[in-house]
Amino acid sequence: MGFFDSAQDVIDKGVSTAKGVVSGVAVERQPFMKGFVRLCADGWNQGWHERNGGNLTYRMTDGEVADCRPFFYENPCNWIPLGVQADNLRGAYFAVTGAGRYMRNVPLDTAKNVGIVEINPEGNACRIVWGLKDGGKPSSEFPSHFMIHSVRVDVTGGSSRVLYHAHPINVVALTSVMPLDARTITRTLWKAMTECIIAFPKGVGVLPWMVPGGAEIAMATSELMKTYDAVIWAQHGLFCSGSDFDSAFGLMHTIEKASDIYVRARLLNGGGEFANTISDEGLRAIARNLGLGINEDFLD
Ligand code: 2HA
Ligand code: ZN
Repeated sequence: MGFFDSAQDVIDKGVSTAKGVVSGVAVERQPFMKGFVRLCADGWNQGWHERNGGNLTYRMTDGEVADCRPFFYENPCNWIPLGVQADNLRGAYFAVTGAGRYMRNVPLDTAKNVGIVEINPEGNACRIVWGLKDGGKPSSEFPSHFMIHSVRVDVTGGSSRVLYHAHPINVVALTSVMPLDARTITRTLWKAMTECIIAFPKGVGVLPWMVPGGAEIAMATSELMKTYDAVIWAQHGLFCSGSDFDSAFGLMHTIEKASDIYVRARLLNGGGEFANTISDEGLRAIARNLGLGINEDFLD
């Protein structure tokens, strides 16, 4: 049984109940949840979240968990096996969008469309401790997010907290016409708009089309996320990480905007050679001036 089915099974077996009267700042009014909700609304407004497309997870701080704990369910559902294990996420708490729930509805009813899940002490299962009302379950991509969080915590020394998956239009369009290799696509974006090499000096990882929500795409993405802060899924979308909501959303926005500029430029000149671009020497100069740790392999 996959994560998705076992989650449904666990939720069907027990309905959680919230504590009666509690004091404190409601989860919806906690600063981290305001940031979470704002990102969902911004992503919807950008046109990146048709239907139930996309998902968002946030690894909470101990202080945020303590502030939310009075509002946690008294009888959380049973542990839902994740199918993967991570030592560095034992006992962690994540805010997560719900499977089948729409980003568009997150501001309208956060406690229905978003949940907080606790990871068990073994680091291989989760349970819903807040939200996802009316039988909701964590995003079908939660096991992928979980694996990738584990990698990102390692490679960033714990600063990485946000993983954001969206379906930005121009990024997806590019994957229909460009070679699916990280060097080609990264160079294209770096040269489309000056800000790009600053926003993603290591480049962008690229995966060919794969079945979503499965172990294979999760493993492939987490492998690339050892190097890159963002990974493109061909004919699907983009996966971005960040230390906070601003950096994760900003990275998604920058990559999509550069893709949009490239698409428009290509349309304008009918797909031929560009008259003007940023030279490799120009990119090196930006990196030198700003002290960026760029991926030299991606420069000529
Ligand atoms: O949540 O975007 O990749 C729906 C998706 C799956
Ligand atoms: Zn998707």
